Amino acid sequence: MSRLILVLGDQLSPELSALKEADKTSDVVVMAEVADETTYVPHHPKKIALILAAMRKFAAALRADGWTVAYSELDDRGNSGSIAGELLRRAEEHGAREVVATEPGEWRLISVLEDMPLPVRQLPDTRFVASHARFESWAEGRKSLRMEYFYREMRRETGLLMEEGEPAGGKWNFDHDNREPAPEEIDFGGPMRFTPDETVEEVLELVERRFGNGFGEVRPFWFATEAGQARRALTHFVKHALPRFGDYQDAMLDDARFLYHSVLSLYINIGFLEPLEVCRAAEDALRSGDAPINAVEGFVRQIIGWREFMRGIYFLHGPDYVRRNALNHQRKLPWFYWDETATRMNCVARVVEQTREEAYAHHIQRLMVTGNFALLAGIDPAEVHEWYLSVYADAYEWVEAPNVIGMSQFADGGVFASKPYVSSGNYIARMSDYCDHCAYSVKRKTGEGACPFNLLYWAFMDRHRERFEKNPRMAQMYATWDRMAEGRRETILAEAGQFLDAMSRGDRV
Ligand code: FAD
Ligand code: DLZ
Ligand code: SF4
Repeated sequence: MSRLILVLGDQLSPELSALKEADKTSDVVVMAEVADETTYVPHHPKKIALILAAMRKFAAALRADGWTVAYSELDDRGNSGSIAGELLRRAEEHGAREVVATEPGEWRLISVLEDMPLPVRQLPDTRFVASHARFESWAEGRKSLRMEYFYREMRRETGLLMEEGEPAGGKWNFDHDNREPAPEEIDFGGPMRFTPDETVEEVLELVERRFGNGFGEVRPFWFATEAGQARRALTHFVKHALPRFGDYQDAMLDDARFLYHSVLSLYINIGFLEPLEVCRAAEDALRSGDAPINAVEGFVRQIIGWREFMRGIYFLHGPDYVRRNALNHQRKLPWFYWDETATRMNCVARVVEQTREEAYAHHIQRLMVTGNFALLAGIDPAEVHEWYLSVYADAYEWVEAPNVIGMSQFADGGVFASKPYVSSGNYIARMSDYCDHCAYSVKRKTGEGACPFNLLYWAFMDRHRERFEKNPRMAQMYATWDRMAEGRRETILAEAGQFLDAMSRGDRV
């Protein structure tokens, strides 16, 4: 009796636990392009194209390797439109009585599989360094969960950047060296780009037809759509960008969308690249003297530190995590998150424009521009969450939700962040060139043309005083606020209120 082996669109690894468990001679691999997955949020068309093209090529590679694959294309007649529906259809077709799956990266799909009228065995997803049990045992009994301590354990366990039990370079974290503002010139031309082949072209036409009217440009499409290409993109990054990755990790530039970032998350997350393989490639560059320790340590920390930690938080806190709203923020997401021409704030407009065209923004753009603005403006975190899950090609709930609900919006009340990531326009002015071309003046704190981030920053601090004033990391800012003349404080709060009212009316702010 054959079994069905489910492979989802972000599980495209030959080493996937479900495939490892399967018998090539008798089991049937099920892969399905389905309406439910392509529409549960209004995904960016580049994200849909990446996943469908990558799925089709992965299925072809499995077949070439001798597997039987039951593959449903989105436009197939008889496509039931859901993962559960396709599994049932294939079970009937092949007389299968059991499904073997690798645990999906979203609670939503986990419960779909749990509720199937067919036994489904969900195996652990072994494409991560830390299992759920490992993270739980680390987290147990700790008053606060700090990524840095978890990261050190991951360094010890993987042996990455370790020399005789001690951290390479004599310290665990070189972040202190990684806060350089935007450089004058960038000598990296960006991530490796791939010309669409026939399969990709077919998918692009399908996506244009079915999803062409939403937010996001499908062309030019340049993502890798198979593991071999992703590996070349990794080599390209290590050689040309990694050496300066650390220095400019927090910088932002109007005409250099990728700076020295890797743009590898989308490939790691769908299974083309293993996290440890990526880290080892970076470590090799350190050993051969091609990249400095601050760059390599910073990069490795993002992957075995932040990436693993975020997944741990998502699974530790359960399905309700995405609905948390500790700061009780209720305002609707402004329209300009979907249309950059609807705002005069250059930083926000440039990040939204880049997101629309590339389905990509780097970490500081996500955190300190669109994330920071949403938090300062008091936007409902559920709406912010849905926006991030939709617009980035690397977005799956297990990684997106803790970054948005936890790190960016402080909506979990500080499960792992010791303070909210808020800043006035000064931070953006220091780290980018956005303010040079803005209708607002970052130097103006109040009055005509004052930067909205400056106004909203103080309004946020004032609004949440009770919660944050005892936080030692924020005390200094409350002291500054209190030293201002009362009239000035009133002006700031009144102007912030006027700005938010105008924004919510739909004015072009
Ligand atoms: P690089 O800067 O080159 O970093 C290297 C790798 O480190 C990345 O490829 C990624 O795998 C990993 N990484 C770095 N930071 C994080 C982090 N905070 N959490 C998890 N992994 C990290 N990342 C996603 O993969 N999917 C998301 O949906 C996502 N949503 C985010 C939303 C917000 C509000 C914020 C602040 C961050 C989000 N991140 C998300 C984390 C981070 O911004 C992206 O991983 C990174 O920008 C991807 O670009 P890159 O590959 O060029 O990264
Ligand atoms: C994101 C996505 C999209 C757009 N389409 C599909 C699809 O058609 N078929 C599929 O198997 N997976 C798709 N995915 C990825 C799933 O949504 C993803 O596996 C879950 O969100 C869990 O991470
Ligand atoms: Fe953004 Fe303010 Fe700078 Fe304009 S002045 S780009 S709104 S930080």
